[in-house]
Amino acid sequence: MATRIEELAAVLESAPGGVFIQPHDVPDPDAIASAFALRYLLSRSGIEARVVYDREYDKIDTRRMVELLGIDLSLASEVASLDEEDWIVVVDGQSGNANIVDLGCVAVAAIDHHEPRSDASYRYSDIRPDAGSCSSIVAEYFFEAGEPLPRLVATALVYGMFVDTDNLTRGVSELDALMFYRLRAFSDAELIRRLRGSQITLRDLSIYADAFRTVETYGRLGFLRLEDADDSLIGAANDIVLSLDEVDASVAFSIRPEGVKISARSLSGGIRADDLARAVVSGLGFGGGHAHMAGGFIPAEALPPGKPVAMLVKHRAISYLEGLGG
Ligand SMILES: [Mn+2]
Repeated sequence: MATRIEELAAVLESAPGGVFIQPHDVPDPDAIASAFALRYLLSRSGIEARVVYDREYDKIDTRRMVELLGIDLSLASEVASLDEEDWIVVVDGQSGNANIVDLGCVAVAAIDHHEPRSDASYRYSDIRPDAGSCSSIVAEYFFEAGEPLPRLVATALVYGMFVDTDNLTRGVSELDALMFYRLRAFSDAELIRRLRGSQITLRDLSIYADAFRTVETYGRLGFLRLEDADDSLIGAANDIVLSLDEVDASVAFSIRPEGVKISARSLSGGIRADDLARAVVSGLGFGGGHAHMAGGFIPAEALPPGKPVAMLVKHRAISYLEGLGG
């Protein structure tokens, strides 16, 4: 029986143009590690691919990861050769999601750990919503194929897994635990420690300092408002709100010129973060994610006039929670 990487490579061999790997927009360490590892593995199967993404990532650990591990990826807007003949493998996301820009190529494959979309059609897909990280899925491809893991690839995968599972404490599946166990021997613990030590910058800290003054709670639900901040900073700040003893679920939001970005988190079995995010953006924008972590966006033009954004977000989140009863 063919291994998964052989199946994917067999599909990609008939690409009429180039092959690109696309992590989700504003890629995070899990998305970047998955793309980096898959690119290496495909090259071992004779398929040369480039990694392209949209919307620059600002979070400092992600930048350090790319620098320290020597990861090659390009902003799609800077890749002149992308055209409709080219084939794309989407990683850590799926075509049609709000955070996967349509690059005008053909998305032939997807490897992801989010809920499968019903409108999907791929020549190759491996979508496992149970997995805590996409890195774990890609790591398994190496072991299944008996392919040795280069140190930097293994290190990227471990770090990607750590970020998505909050250091193996959030949404961890058997696959994640097993892959961590198997990757550990190949990875560089010193590099991972350095990345763990570069989580925020002084500038981020001052944004956080202002934002944390806005924290409010309603029962065990926490709210945080950040000034114009990038997606990863909002998520990381929201994780801090969730770490409060008094909070079991939290919503962070940032009002930007183009719209309102929302992050939702939950530690409570009774509250799904993805449902909470969807309830906040319902009828106005897009949202989705996992049971424990999710996100959403409301475009500026969809915001109802005369309703202050902060009140709209809080009202919708509270109504959703009250609707759950309990
Ligand atoms: Mn992920």
